[in-house]
Amino acid sequence: MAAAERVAVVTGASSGIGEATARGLAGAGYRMVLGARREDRLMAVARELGGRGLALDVRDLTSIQGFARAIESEYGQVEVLVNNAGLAAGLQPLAEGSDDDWVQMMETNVIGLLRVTKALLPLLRRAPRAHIVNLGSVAGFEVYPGGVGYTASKHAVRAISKTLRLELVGEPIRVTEIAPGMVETEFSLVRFKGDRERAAAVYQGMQPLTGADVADCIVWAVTRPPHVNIDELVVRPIAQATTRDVARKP
Ligand code: NDP
Ligand code: 8X3
Repeated sequence: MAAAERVAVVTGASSGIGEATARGLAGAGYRMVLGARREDRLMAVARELGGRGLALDVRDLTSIQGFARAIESEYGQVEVLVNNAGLAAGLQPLAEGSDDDWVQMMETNVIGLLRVTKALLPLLRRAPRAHIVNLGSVAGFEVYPGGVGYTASKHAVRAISKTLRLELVGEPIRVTEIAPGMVETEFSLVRFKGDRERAAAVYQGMQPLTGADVADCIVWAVTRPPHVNIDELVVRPIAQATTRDVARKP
């Protein structure tokens, strides 16, 4: 199959890590199919990369099914799926946690990832070899006060990645979890619901990763020889030892 016909799908490609990953995989020769809700931004990225943007809300099963149908009719198969769409909402202790925040995180980060993977698995199975990359987090390896909904959702992503590896063993489908620490994207702005000052304070006095740093890891994992499976890759800024130990300059 010609390099230009190798299809890579990235969910949540309208900003941050997803957008950077779309650029990275396009640079590696993949035909990009991008999904997200903010269509104007998504289409701008897709146009720039000569790829295809398709509206996608991973919380909506009908939207996921339409996304998968469109990909099937246009491309027939998929070689790479990057399950990147995700978010944190809020940072309150469990006692004060918001039901809406928990539902949003679980539906997006966990149920959405399961549904997108199920919908695209038949297309991944049609490719001579395929790769599923799930965006976990250091929050899938650690916990921190106020992070209960988010850390639970990212621990679930880890469980899903490990389960998939068991279920797909023997098939030419690799499963990788990329687990970043602090990455300056729109993540904190979303978590703090548009509060720019609070979002900026998260990265104050330290150098966070960029979306491109994480995209580099994803492209590296995807471009290893086909017999090499990178199971898990944890990547953090040098200034971050754990989610709670961050060295900041005054
Ligand atoms: P951004 O907020 O910049 O990007 C999140 C992306 O997810 C956007 O493109 C957004 O698109 C998309 N998204 C959110 N909800 C939905 C939905 N319902 N349907 C479809 N797309 C959706 O944050 P990041 O780039 O940082 O986050 C990307 C992933 O990386 C997430 O899974 C996050 O948990 C993970 N991560 C982030 C870290 C960080 O510190 N930034 C660290 C570790 C992991 P739109 O709003 O247009 O739908
Ligand atoms: C994002 C990293 O530390 O905010 O997944 O949970 S953290």
